[in-house]
Amino acid sequence: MATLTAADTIDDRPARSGAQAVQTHCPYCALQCGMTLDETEQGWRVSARDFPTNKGGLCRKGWSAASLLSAPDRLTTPLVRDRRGMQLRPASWDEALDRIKHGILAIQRQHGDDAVGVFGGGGLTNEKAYLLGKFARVALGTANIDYNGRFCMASGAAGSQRAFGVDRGLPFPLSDIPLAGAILLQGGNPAETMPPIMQYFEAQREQGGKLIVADPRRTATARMAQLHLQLTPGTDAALANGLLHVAMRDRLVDTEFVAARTTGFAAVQRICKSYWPDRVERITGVPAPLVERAAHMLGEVSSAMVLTARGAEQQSHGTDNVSAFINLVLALGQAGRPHAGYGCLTGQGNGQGGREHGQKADQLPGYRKIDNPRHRAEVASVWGVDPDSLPRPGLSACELLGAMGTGIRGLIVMACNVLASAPDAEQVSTGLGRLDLLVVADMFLSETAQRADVVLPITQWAEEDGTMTNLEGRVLHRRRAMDPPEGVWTDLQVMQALAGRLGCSARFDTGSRQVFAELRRASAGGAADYAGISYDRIDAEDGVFWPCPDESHPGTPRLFLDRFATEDGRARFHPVEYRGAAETPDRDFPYVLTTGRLLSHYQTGAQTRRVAELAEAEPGAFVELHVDTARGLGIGRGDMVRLTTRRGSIDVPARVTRDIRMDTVFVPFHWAGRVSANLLTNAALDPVSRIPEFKACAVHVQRSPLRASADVPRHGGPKQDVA
Ligand SMILES: Nc1nc2c(c(=O)[nH]1)N[C@H]1C(S)=C(S)[C@@H](COP(=O)(O)OP(=O)(O)OC[C@H]3O[C@@H](n4cnc5c(=O)[nH]c(N)nc54)[C@H](O)[C@@H]3O)O[C@H]1N2
Ligand SMILES: Nc1nc2c(c(=O)[nH]1)N[C@H]1C(S)=C(S)[C@@H](COP(=O)(O)OP(=O)(O)OC[C@H]3O[C@@H](n4cnc5c(=O)[nH]c(N)nc54)[C@H](O)[C@@H]3O)O[C@H]1N2
Ligand code: SF4
Ligand SMILES: [Mo]
Repeated sequence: MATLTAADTIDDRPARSGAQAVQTHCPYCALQCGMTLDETEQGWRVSARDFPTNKGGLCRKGWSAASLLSAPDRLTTPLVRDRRGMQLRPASWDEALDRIKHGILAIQRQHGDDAVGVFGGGGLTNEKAYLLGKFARVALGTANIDYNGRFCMASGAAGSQRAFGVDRGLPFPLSDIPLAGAILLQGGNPAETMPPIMQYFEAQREQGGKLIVADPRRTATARMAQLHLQLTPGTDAALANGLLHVAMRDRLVDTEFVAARTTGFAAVQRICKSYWPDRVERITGVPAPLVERAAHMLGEVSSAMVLTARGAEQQSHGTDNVSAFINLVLALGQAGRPHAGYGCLTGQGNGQGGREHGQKADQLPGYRKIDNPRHRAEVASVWGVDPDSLPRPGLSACELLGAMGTGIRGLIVMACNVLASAPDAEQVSTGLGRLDLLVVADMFLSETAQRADVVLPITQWAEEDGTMTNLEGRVLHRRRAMDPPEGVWTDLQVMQALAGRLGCSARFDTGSRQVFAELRRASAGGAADYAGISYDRIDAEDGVFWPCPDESHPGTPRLFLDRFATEDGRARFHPVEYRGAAETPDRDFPYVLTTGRLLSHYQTGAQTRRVAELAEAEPGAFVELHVDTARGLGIGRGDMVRLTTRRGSIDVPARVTRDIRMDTVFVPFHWAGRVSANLLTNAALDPVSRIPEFKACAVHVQRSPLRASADVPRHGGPKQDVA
């Protein structure tokens, strides 16, 4: 076992011979742009591929992705820490895996099986996400597995589930966007977060379509829109109810559709009656005439779409926000028909597939429910275990992190940098310190890995085969282009080796095709049915849309055309009252802090801060604030600013602009350590989706006593502590 390398056990043949180029997909976001990798004298090179999603476009992260493959600080050997306070040191795979085994067994003997938690990620392939869910339930026997999708599109998913009975980010292909007469983009900035997707919005505009963007900042995306609704963070539900109020008042409601295909409109009508535009203006800051104009733009076209992204979703009322916008879509008769409907722009590379196959605390493969006896029996029979042996629903991501040191004594993290990405980072740091065992599988020594007892070096995207499901529900093939460096294993190999060491007799394959074959069986008959999807079909058809129950089924690019996935086939309205953020400004913390993304970095920057070109483009954290706000506080361009919330404080340079609301400041979350945006954020959770409130909390803003660059590390994060 100890001498095994990834190349030995991967059954999938590299898709190239000699120096032939390999057609694959980008390692980062949910657009999963098609790219070609080929080897040149200078190393691996990316070129854009004409795939149906990106149509030859890539963003700068995609273009520069190949440099990660030769990053000098790539992990190539397991690391072990002998005792707390000591440094990590290189170890053999045998030693590292034995250490994990003994740690797990000791914890479970003393505290029970559920005391070991598993934290997954939306960057994992379908095969890995599926096997991780099985590993947790069958090999560890723990209920406590969840993943970073809880930080991400969980509210969009919960809102869709509640209204339509199933959640697929976009229930239609991207190619429907250009044909929509009007689109409302609520809290998304795809011009920076998915640049090639802008082709579709541009095509829509060329055909006379209208775009409305609701964002507290005048972003690159907002600048493209005919109408920008510059709302205060956290007030999305009030805006949605106001739009529906106007639609009702001005007879824009499609009463025939409401009667034929929905239930529950009366309760929504009662609530929305009191959201007259003046009141909505007072809550959101959006002028009443703009609320009226937006309602008419959406209500007067034959096909309209509402798309939400993290701006509207990462709130303690994120699910209600989504429901309020779905109510609007349903009332206008714009769901379940071509070129129209509600969609959530999923974020991570496999954010969609990652949430379908069982790494979520309450789910089993194929979007099955872990508390449903029939679903348990179906999956148990594929896994060859007794249904009663499957754990019950476990803790959701933030709750799992909150239980570190109490209910959770050991944690295995696969594909997430929790120390940088979870809210209220100081609490997370304290919790990590209280664990008896922290295991991190990653290709880099992320900030979380730096705190681990055991670090396992993992293959990168181009070194392994697998499938990803993009934001449209299209299942794609990410092909292997090269052999991994010696000493590095795939996540699948790690799970197999650990399951074996823990004495688990269930099957844990290491070939992605074998695991996919098992996933197909485990998902068969579920809402996210992959039974008819194969690697060969994906290759031949540019991806296959789920559900696809058998091999003769064409796949399902558009859902809901005939019926919704609810029991009676009707979409459900859900009444929503505006409740606001968990924390709103007061005398001590007078501004609203919101956080988000920049074009040049991906997530916590664990990958993109290692790409020279991207690190140069955006070298460090900053705060964006309005020029008048800055002036009033005596802050000039480039001055250091101290931001303080009830949870922590950071010092970062100012970026002064006219493009943000005067009551709001924005900090990107791509940096860790002393400049981490998440030292400030509030871990208040949505009661349904359990998403934390990344997008709105109260903050105090002042000029910092520190001088720019001299006193403050530009990149943040402790130095690596490898021996
Ligand atoms: N460059 C880049 N691209 C990425 C990623 C990345 O890290 N970097 N990550 C990927 C992932 S995982 C995700 S989830 C997506 C996210 O993609 P987006 O949702 O587009 O990204 P964000 O920047 O988080 O948030 C979008 C916008 O919400 C606005 N906003 C803030 N508060 C509110 C509010 O209360 N209401 C409303 N309506 N808007 C608000 C912000 O000003 C911001 O412009 O991007 C994916 N693509
Ligand atoms: N303040 C604030 N915080 C946020 C957000 C926000 O808008 N504001 N957004 C949230 C959102 S939407 C998201 S999705 C999260 C993202 O949060 P994270 O998931 O923590 O972000 P990443 O930087 O993508 O971290 C992924 C880690 O997994 C590693 N990795 C990548 N692929 C693999 C693999 O196949 N196997 C293994 N073992 N490791 C792998 C990478 O090297 C990296 O270290 O952040 C959330 N946090
Ligand atoms: S938009 Fe997303 S998938 Fe496409 S190149 Fe950029 S990061 Fe990669
Ligand atoms: Mo995300």
